[in-house]
Amino acid sequence: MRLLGVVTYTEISKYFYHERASQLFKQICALDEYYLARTELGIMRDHAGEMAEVLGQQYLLVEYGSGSSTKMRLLLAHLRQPAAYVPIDISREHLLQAALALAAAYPDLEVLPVCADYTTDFELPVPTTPAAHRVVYYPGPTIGNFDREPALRFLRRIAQVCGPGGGLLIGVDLRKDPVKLHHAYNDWEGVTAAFNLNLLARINRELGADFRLDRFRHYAFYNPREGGVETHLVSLANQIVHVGDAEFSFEIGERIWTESSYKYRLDEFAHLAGAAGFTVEQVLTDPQGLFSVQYLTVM
Ligand code: AVJ
Repeated sequence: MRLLGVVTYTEISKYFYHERASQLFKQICALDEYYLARTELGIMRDHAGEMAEVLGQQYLLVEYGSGSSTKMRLLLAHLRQPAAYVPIDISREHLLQAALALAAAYPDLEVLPVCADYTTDFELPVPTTPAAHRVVYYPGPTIGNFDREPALRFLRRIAQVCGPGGGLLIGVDLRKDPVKLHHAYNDWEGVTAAFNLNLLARINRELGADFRLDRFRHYAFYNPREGGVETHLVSLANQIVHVGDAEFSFEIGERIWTESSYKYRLDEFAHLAGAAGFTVEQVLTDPQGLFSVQYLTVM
């Protein structure tokens, strides 16, 4: 892997989410094979009451990567009086749109949007009503996109944001039949492939590169030793690609590793959470045990 040899997928994968990519990701979420989004929503819907119970009241609710706040609306319908809601998103436009809509739907709720990359340091706004504790909401299977060490470091950071008495409500995708995983990341219609290849289109557009998209192929597989799905782009030819003034050569079969999506066993995730300073307070899953939404409290 010569191209982007110094750039690892943990750094690359956040560049997926941009205009066309966001549309493609929406399409992925609607696919039969992509059980994740649907299953998580089902858990939220079936267990929102229990979640509300465990979160308590008068807390500052901070959402990492709030996007259009769809899941938050599901939660808010059941929550007992959060002091304020702080949606954090890197896309200013989406953030403000969603925050305005939410504030209109919940006139009693103080909405304090923060435009930031939540993996870096950012400052939390102070709500008008003092909060008893903080709750961070990190939905989706996104923690699975971090390698083990970065995941640990990131969770430790969240534990600090939560502070004493605080907690983290987080989505965690679980280990399952590798065939099911394979189909989830290699859908029949090729939407996931288009999503992956779109990264090259974006590099072409924004970095002045000349990737030929027909000379790379989407390649995703479950790695049983690592317990995760690895997503790659494989060079279909010996070729040279220019990115600005730089030149990169690929041999046929060489790959760009664009993303990893780790899946956890419950005990494995509890161990990781423990190492980051959390205790697992509540685990909610769907009837098939495909996905989990967990509430972790700061030890
Ligand atoms: C949005 C990053 C959680 O890892 O499952 C979907 C992205 N990649 N299909 C995931 C994705 C290929 C997705 N995340």
